[in-house]
Amino acid sequence: MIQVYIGLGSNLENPIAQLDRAIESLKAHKDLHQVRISSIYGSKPVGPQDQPDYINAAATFMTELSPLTLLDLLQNIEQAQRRVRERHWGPRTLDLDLLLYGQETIQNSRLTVPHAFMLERGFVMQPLSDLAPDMLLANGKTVTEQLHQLDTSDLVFIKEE
Ligand code: ROI
Repeated sequence: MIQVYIGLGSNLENPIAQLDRAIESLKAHKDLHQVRISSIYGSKPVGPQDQPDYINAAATFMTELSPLTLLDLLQNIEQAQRRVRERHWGPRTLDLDLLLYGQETIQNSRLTVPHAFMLERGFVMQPLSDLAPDMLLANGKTVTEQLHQLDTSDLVFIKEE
């Protein structure tokens, strides 16, 4: 079994409900075990600013699925919620990003793990620190240490899952 961390984000069509629904799908899936969810946060968009604020969270679970099978599963959940994604770095109904797959580094046409931008993004590191504050990252820092180097002034706590 591998421990996986994913990021969840939405900024269209009732984002909190989008995340709640995605969380239900993760918890109900037979191949994902011991699913845990961070608190849910509001955040300002990174990238183009002319889009609604985001709702973000993180999840962790244990699985025996391969990275690409897991990616298919996450993309199926996105599609089931009719993911709209009009432009690169534009608004979306549901984004499920594979952040960490055990200790593995993965680099292929569909997947880069660890996620390329996770260390710089407060909307990823804050929920990750809810789940695993003391986990060591590839740069030798803990999640909490990394988080403290970021500007998180745009994050607002919304609710505990
Ligand atoms: N910005 C925020 N705050 N949250 C996201 O989930 C998010 N996702 C994205 C981009 C467009 C980079 N910006 C984001 O994909």
